[in-house]
Amino acid sequence: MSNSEQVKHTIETRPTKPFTDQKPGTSGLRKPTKTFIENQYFENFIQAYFDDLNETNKDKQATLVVGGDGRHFVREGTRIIIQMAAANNVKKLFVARDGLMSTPSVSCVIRKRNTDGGIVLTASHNPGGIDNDFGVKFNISNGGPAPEAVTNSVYDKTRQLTNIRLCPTLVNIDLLTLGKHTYEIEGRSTPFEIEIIDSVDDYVQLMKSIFDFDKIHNLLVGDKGKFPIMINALSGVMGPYVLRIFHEELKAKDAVTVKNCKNLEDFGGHHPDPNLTYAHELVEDMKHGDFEFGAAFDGDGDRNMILGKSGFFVTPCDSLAVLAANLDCIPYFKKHGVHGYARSMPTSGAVDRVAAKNQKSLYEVPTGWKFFGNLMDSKLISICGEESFGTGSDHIREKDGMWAVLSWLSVLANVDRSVEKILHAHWTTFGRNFFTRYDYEEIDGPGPFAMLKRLEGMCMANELLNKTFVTPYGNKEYTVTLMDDFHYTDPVDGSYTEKQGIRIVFTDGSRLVFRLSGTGARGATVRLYADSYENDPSTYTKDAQEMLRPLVSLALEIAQLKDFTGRDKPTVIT
Ligand code: G16
Repeated sequence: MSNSEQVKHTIETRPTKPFTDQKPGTSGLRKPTKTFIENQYFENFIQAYFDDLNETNKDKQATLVVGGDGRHFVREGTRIIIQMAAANNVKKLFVARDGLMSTPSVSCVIRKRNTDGGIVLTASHNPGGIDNDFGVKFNISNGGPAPEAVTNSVYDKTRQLTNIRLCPTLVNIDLLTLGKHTYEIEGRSTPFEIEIIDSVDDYVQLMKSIFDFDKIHNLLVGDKGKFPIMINALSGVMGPYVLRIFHEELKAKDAVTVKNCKNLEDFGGHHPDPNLTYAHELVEDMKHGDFEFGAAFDGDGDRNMILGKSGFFVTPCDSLAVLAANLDCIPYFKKHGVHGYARSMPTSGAVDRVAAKNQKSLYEVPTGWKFFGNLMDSKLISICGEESFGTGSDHIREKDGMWAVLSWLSVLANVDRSVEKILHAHWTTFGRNFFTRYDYEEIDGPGPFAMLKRLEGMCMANELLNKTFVTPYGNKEYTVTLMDDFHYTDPVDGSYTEKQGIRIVFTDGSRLVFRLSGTGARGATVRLYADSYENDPSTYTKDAQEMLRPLVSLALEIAQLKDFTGRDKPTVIT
């Protein structure tokens, strides 16, 4: 449908007061939904973004993509952005039908349609609903999350804002019908355009250009018999993508059982974080042994969790390493070649071993997908991942849950039909990095900050260097070879980022990392990461928690975690 109106819409300027707390975290600004809704909080943040965009674009009219994960306030937020974009010199908006577009899809659409960037309305894996969280993320023209230079500049503007501009008469745009609309705006020499698009189409096309769909179809329902799998979308944005790809494109309805594929504004009460705690429904479903493979996604579809038969858990660190070792199963990499690999600092060193064997470069960046963008743009890396259930490649500039699942199915179709056997073969070749993460979520008060401050002080004083500890649990000895506060200089543009987590490395290569989450919307969340390498095959089948208990007990002692946080156990263990 194409529609062009002759009426002129007027721009209204509304006074506002600046907020001091709109600094984006690891991935955008996340706050309680009510905070965004009240006092023009949302409008202020969007105005600051448009001001920044117009300043950096030198008033060249931008074309942008807008989408969200369907949580409470996404549709209202989309309507507000439309009104504000018209009044802030935006040339054209590609808007997701019904406001729904996964984060990887936003990245795909930005790249495919050559836009100047996009706005993603999501708090990702944080729970949604009026009493939970909302979020806003800005992406740049390469399709990736805005780097800190951009988010800091937007933040500066949020603190000086005096008014917001919008076209209130553009409030009732039909978000459900695909089509193009053009509007005349008073005071603008060019019209304002909107195109309502089906983001699933663009995304599916991209997936079909990367993977061999016939081969995956053949794995699922081919001549070797059915390969039953379970996909759980946790009531996030991925439902339509799952149904379209598995049931329509792969024609594998018989083999693919889906759950929670209807998007709900509160995610049906789910915490849409695909880990062993919050996606326990999938874990339970897998335990019965009826499915060979299981996967879950987060609210906005960029995270993934992979399970094998009977709930065999693939850590995100191992998932990255296994995919890196098997990229030749995927047509995209045969065609484009494989540059280096990258991981975030807390992610285990499993992929480092694949890099060493395959003679590829390995980059270690701070937590946050935004740090991979330059490396991909410069063709330094092809694949990257994070322990926080993110895996992706240079096909877009976001982590991509569906891509990870289709990659795994490609490996299963080519290498072995058992996830567990693939992992055992991988460990036999490379050894095993045992990894765990403890999360202490939503802690009130100054304790977590004081804990980190103390650890920073210990780094500066080099207090632990060469010190040998005997672990409180298990009586193991560890000697410290490095303790630092991780910092990073981007090899492409030289940008410098500091205070990205306390790292303690021991002589046997084991590592402990402490950092505060940058995605929580309430209190502080402490993350403790433990990574330990073993190359004794008799250990490979051992339980990771059991293997890492001594190292974790040492971490708790060094950080005095209980004293500072008042917590004697984590809320989530991965
Ligand atoms: C975001 C970022 C990821 C990061 C994760 C965890 O994920 O995109 O790069 O690893 O947060 O961050 P933190 O440990 O600071 O909470 P998502 O899926 O929430 O957008």
